[in-house]
Amino acid sequence: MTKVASNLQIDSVRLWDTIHETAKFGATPKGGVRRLTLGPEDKQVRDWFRKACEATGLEVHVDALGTMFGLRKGRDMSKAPVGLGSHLDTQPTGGKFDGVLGTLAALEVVRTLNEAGIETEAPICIVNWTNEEGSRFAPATMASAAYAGDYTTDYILSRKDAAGVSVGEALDGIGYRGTEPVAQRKLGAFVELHIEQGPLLEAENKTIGVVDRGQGITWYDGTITGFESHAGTTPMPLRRDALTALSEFVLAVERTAKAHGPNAVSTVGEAVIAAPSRNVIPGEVAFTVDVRSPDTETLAAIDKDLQAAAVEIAARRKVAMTLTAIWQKPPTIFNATLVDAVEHAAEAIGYSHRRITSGAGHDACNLANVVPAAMIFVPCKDGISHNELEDATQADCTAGANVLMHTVLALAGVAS
Ligand code: HGY
Ligand code: MN
Ligand code: MN
Repeated sequence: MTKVASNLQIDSVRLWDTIHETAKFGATPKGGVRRLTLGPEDKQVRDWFRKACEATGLEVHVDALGTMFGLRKGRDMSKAPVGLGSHLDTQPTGGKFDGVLGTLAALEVVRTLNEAGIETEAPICIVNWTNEEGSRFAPATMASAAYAGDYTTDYILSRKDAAGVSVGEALDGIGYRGTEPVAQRKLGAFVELHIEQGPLLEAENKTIGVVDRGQGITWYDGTITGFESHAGTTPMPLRRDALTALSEFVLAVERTAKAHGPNAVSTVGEAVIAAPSRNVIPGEVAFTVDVRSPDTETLAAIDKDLQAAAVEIAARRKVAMTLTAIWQKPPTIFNATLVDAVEHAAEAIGYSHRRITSGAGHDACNLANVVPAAMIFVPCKDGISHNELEDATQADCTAGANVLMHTVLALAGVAS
């Protein structure tokens, strides 16, 4: 096998232009991107991605959950491909880089290898995972979770959005329900480049985050049922107000995370009154809770505290409350050999770097359960993400893509 000089670099301008070209699919007036999974804007970017892959000589395959694979042949096709990629769906008030950087950097790596005339020993496969964000359909990272065997394909196809549309219907609606069974396409390894979505790399002036762990995540769906009644005639002591009960619970969610800190965070990101009206006491609310910690024990302790708080508030306020865990992702430990390969690539090219735990969930966190996986972070401005202000520099995106390329070359081997 030949060695590739560590000064082989991706085309920085082309990567930057590609990121900004795809940002037009779902562009928002504030400079962000709203590209909810399996919606019209997601179809636009998927069609764009398919064409770009084919123009780069990749064989495009789509599985039963719409995940897109772009295969680049290697000298020894008996070897499992090295996977690299991320996701192209965004949050409702998302940015240009979350998921997009990792997916388009993977495409840029292929473009660079083609131009350099480099053939790898093992094939490589770039991936656009369906619905990483979990905003329209829960749970998040559902396609890679199904690939890792956490869910059946049918269960994921049955998941519905707030309008009652299922994943299966939405896939058919944009023409991306593939015929390939989920997880039929075996990967030998998976590496994901992503913005950090937090402040550490920028604060420490480090270019590369060598991700060795990922936080555990628990998602809950909750309901509170009180009693709708007249806002003017119902005395305060007689009310069974679902929204005031939820308000207490939201503060209990915050208090519990702080009590289990500093390695715990929790968020109530959605709250819906069933039949809102300014002069009706809310009788029914639905809400969601997102809890994260790098420690399994902390996640379990928070679960116990939240369930106890729900029981206490419901009894005292005479409402009925449900709090159901719909997604429990244990903390991730990435493959030590691959983590070392990322660190070695950053070192060889000369980028400053540090080991880091991912606060966000990612597709690589699911892949890590079935194949050796690792992640590469680059800084984002002020650590902001899941916000239209999300921003990153061309230099850092380029650095991340270079580390991705050299890590993948080390894993796949270079035939010529
Ligand atoms: O929620 C997450 O951690 C991911 O950014 N979707
Ligand atoms: Mn992401
Ligand atoms: Mn995200």
